[in-house]
Parts: sequence; C-alpha cells; structure tokens
Amino acid sequence: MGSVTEHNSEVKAAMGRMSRRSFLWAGIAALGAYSGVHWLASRQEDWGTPWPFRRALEANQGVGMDLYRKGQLSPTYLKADLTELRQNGDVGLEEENFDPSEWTLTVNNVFGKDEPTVLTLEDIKKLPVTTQITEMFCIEGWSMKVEWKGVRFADFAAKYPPSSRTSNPPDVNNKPEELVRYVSMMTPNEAYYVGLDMASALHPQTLLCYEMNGEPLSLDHGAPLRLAIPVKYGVKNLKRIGSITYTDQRPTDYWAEQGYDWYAGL
Ligand SMILES: Nc1nc2c(c(=O)[nH]1)N[C@H]1C(S)=C(S)[C@@H](COP(=O)(O)O)O[C@H]1N2
Ligand SMILES: [Mo]
Repeated sequence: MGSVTEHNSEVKAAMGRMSRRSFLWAGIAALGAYSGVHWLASRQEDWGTPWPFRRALEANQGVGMDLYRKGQLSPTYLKADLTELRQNGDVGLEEENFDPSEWTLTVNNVFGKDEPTVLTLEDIKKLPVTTQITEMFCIEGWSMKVEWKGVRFADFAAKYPPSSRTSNPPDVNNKPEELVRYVSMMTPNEAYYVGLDMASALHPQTLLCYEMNGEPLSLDHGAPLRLAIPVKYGVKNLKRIGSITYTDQRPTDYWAEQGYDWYAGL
C-alpha cells in the first residue's frame, strides 16, 4: 500500500470518505499492478486518477466515453494462451429448476416500442457472431483467459436500439453519444444486476455470450446467455442475463451498492 501515501491531497481527501471495503479494492488494484499487469497500470495513469479513488469523482461521466473515443482495446490472445476455467459467484443463479431451453430475454425501452421486446436464444444467434480470447480479472486477485463466442452488444443494440436523447432517431453506430447513457442488466430473478455506461456497453469487445472455450455455457457460467465485458472487472460480467434495460438514469449495481466503484473499469 506504499503507493497510496504518494497520492495527492485530493485523492487523500477522497480516501477519507471511502469505506474500508473500497480501501481494500485499492490494495487489490495496487497488487495487480505490482504483479505485472502493466496494461492496467498504464490505463490508470491515462485517466489521471486510479479507479478505486474515482468513486468520489463520479460526477465525471467522461470516464466511460473517454475509453470509447480512444478506441482502446483489451489485449487478445491465442488458443495456446487459454487458462483453466474457473467459476465464481452464483448470486442470481439460485433457481434450482432453471431450464435454459425455456429462457427468454426481456429488453426494456427499445426505441419505438411501448412494450418490452422478448427474445429467444435463436433470435440472439441470428445476429453476427464474434469470437475473441480475452482475459477476465476478478477483484479477488485471479484472472482467466477465455475464448468467448456470442454477439457484440453493439450489434445487438443496432438491431434493438435504445432511444436517442435528441430529436433524431437513434444511430447506434454513428452517433452513440446521442443515445440514453446507461444499460442495466439483471438475472431473471433480479438478484444480481449490473449497471453499465453506454460507451462501455457499446465497446467492440463487449459481447453477449452463449459459448465459452467452444462449449455452450454451463449453468454455473451463466447459461444460456452471459455478458463478457473485458474493459470491466469480473463483477460486471453478468451471468444468466434475464433482462436488458436502456435508461438515462444511472442503474443500480449489485457490487456498487456494497461500496465498490460503480465503473469497475480496468
Ligand atoms: N449472476 C451472476 N453473475 C456474476 C456473478 C454472480 O455472483 N452472479 N459474479 C461475477 C464475478 S465476481 C465474477 S469474477 C465472474 C466469474 O465468472 P465465471 O464464474 O465464469 O468465472 O462472474 C460475475 N458474474
Ligand atoms: Mo469476481
């Protein structure tokens, strides 16, 4: 934690306002940087403020959009780099008789629709397929490199668009800044939920996934559909997506409610 003492007084003041738990995150981030996650470390420098301290500066909505504008990509890997799968976190996966073949996805606030849009896995699979190998970092201090297969959230949003905040119709590909600013995703039982800034949701590496390492998702990895969002920590990689809601109000978030950074960005 030596580096913490070197931060400027603004950050120190912010630290004073943080919970012990957030402080723990700072330690974990420092540990990550120490163990050679240089990309992570440099990303923090780019943004000026290490992310665990950003909670006090959340008025700065520019963080996510910045990432989007710079076009920064998470590193991608080869099949030879894949690491063993790990399972972690089962909040929202409690239903014992959950049947993925009966599953549907509810999309709220699709542009021009008064009623929720209800989709099946077949509907999702009709969208362009993307495969990528990226690393998922759990805040507990481990990571895994996974081959994810699914559809870009950006492709999904182009087909099922959020509303615009202007009088123009939404243009997901060309004018993402005009869209409502957030996306909420929840498990079917609403026990686990994540809030995402639109820029991170539309990042080209953010995928709605139905396969990991060439196999359909298992139940404990979030079958039949989960989020892979390598610009965020593991906590945001929601398993078993039941609903997607476009909104201009910053959504509630399971771990942010426990005092963690809302962005949880890498
Ligand atoms: N529904 C749900 N999704 C979740 C969690 C959870 O508890 N419930 N935990 C998160 C955390 S903390 C991590 S690190 C990853 C782990 O994904 P994995 O089980 O595929 O390794 O899932 C994320 N998604
Ligand atoms: Mo995690």
